[in-house]
Amino acid sequence: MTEQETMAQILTPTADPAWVLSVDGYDPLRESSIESRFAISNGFLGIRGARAASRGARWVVPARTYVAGLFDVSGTEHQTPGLVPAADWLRVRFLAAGEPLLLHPGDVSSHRMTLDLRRGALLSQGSRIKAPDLGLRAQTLRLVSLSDRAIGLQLIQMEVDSGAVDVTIEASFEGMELGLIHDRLDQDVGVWHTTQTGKHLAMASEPALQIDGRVHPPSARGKLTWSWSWKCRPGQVVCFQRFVAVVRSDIPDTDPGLEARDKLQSALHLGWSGVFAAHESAWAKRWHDSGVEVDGDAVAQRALRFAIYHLNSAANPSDESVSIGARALTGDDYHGHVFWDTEVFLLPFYVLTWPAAARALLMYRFHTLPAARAKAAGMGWRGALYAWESADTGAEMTPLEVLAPDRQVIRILCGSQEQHISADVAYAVWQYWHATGDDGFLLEAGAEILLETGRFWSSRAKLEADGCCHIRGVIGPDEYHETIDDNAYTNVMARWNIRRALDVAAALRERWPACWTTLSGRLRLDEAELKQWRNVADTLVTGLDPATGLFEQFAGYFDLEDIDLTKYAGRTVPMDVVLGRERTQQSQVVKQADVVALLGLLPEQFKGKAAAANFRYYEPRCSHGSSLSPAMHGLVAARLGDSEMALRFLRKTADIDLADTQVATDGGIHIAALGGIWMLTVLGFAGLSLRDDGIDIDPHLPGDWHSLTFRVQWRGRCLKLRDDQDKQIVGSVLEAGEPMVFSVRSKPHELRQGTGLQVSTARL
Ligand code: IFM
Repeated sequence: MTEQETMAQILTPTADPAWVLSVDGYDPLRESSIESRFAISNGFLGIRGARAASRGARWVVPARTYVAGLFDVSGTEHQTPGLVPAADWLRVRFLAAGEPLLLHPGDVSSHRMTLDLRRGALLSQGSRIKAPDLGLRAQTLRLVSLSDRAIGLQLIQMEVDSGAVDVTIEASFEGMELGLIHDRLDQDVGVWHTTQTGKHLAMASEPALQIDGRVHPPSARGKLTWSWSWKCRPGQVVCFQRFVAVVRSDIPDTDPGLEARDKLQSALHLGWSGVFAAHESAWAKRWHDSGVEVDGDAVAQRALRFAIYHLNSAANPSDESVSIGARALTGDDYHGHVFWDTEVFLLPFYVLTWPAAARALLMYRFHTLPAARAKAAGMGWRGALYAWESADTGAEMTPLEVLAPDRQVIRILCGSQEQHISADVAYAVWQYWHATGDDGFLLEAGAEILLETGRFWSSRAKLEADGCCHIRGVIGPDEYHETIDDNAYTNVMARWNIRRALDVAAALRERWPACWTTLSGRLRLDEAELKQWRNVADTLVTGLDPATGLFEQFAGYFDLEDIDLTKYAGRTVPMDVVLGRERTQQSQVVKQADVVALLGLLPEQFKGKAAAANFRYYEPRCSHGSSLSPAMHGLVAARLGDSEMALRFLRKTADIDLADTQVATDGGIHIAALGGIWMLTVLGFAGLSLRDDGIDIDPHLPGDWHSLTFRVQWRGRCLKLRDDQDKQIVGSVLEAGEPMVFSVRSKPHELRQGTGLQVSTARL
């Protein structure tokens, strides 16, 4: 294949419409939500999908570039550390006969931007640009490499249709001082530092221009600026390419410039086609391992592709010092902070399709354990209380107040009261260990997290006169109700956390006694304390009414005003805005899955008909004021067999970003909701659950779905699973690894490599 043919292939998006997201034209009102949706990322770099052409005074590419872990306190405006944007390395200005090409809508006859989900690239095609003396067609591509996360690539190809004028292309970096202070700016590299957090960032770049296949050297170059001038003529093919190499260093007084230059040289050595090929094959591997195929529902298929694209874009298995913020690297809502979203809504995807990424995310929690210990100690408790909002150090980052839309100042209590985060982290640690059998992780990090979070709950719960332990003054997942006592979600998760901590203590003592001696010695953990933990777990109230099987969401919840939410069906604003904060707090209106989230995470805590009873009680009272909520409800509905209701929740979740239904996508995509789509599908519709000796499937596909196919990894094995609803058969193939148990609706079968298994799901 010639170089030009390779370029043409690279610049052509995947043809299958199920693999792409496209938008035509330019609508300033929708632009910022499009930028979030069309963002590209590799877990280290994230670039918003701003247009390659804008209506502004110049041909600009105002694309925000985020670097994972690059937190700083910016200015005096707000003191909350947040992600600071790096320089925009994609800027290009085009001048024809000395005049900048303005690109008014009338000058661009078509403009289509396409996010190629399969190849992880943002493209634009078919732009026909007309200037007074010039007509040309342009195609662009940008990517951040999934194969070498430091590398970004930009390609612009232009074909001149008409005109013979002097043209100039200027390439530069813009916004270089947006949040960072430069240490040095050379022609090919810039090095910056954050103002307060002692981090450094280097960006090295080398653009090049080819005209009709021949390299055209820059006419001028300065500090990270280049320009090329020539006389164009009809039929000319102009190809602009630019690499960037980005390196972050967290070590004060270092200069990562050299490393960035080295990385750039390696990329230049590979060339754009080599970089693209490595990136494409890294994406192919991710899609092989994590793709989910739905036959019979194009809307769900599209939602899953979009979700899995962003999930694969968000993680970086090579960096244990960062985690995934609530908007991943696609926008700056919540300042890039990390919430329970990661452990509860994202980890299941990574654990089962990309264990190395899951491990790195959990190691971030291990590295931030000292801050969690400090938070607990500062509030008078023992063990580890993780930050509700966490950045790079793990210290609590939740702002103390925010401005409501009506300009009222609202105090935020989540940073001190939303403590279930510690149990959520412990939950994810246990799930990871259980699913992967990664004992090395348990010994290095997981056990300590489990023990320290278990210790936190054992000191947090207080024995009271009724002979029971209580946890007072918290906020559960339902953030409409603050300073509540005995939140069922918090208490049951806390009890579960303490019991798993006891289990891990027992496992260590039995299987790795030397480790236990060292760790228990370092943590000063003795038998008397473990006994106290057991007592707390055994006497902690949970709000369960044995007569009805209902968990009361928190003490006194059932006495609150019961509001019929069906009467507010057409509302366009959240229920706490409709009712006002005070009335909402005095009502049973729930912001998001709370007892239902408990049912999603620990279904075994709901015996017999209790699962359905709790779901039936809480589902109608939930107003879905958080993007996390519908997917969790869908997961539970699917497990309970109501697959049509679950499908409605899937569609509602998908619309959050694809249709911007919450008018909140401007600040980034809702990565937890996207993780929820995968959970709903694999853990809900396919009904996948982990056993001690393998995996169980209990499928409940929606009526129109002919089949559902996906892969998961379990303890070093790779399985391909297919639920064929039409044939009422679940098929499984063990593609790699030792024999294991694969059970369908609790009936175990032995699965061996090479011999696929077909199990009937027909109900008698
Ligand atoms: O973690 C969530 C929380 O549950 C509800 N508000 C938004 C946070 C970030 O997604």
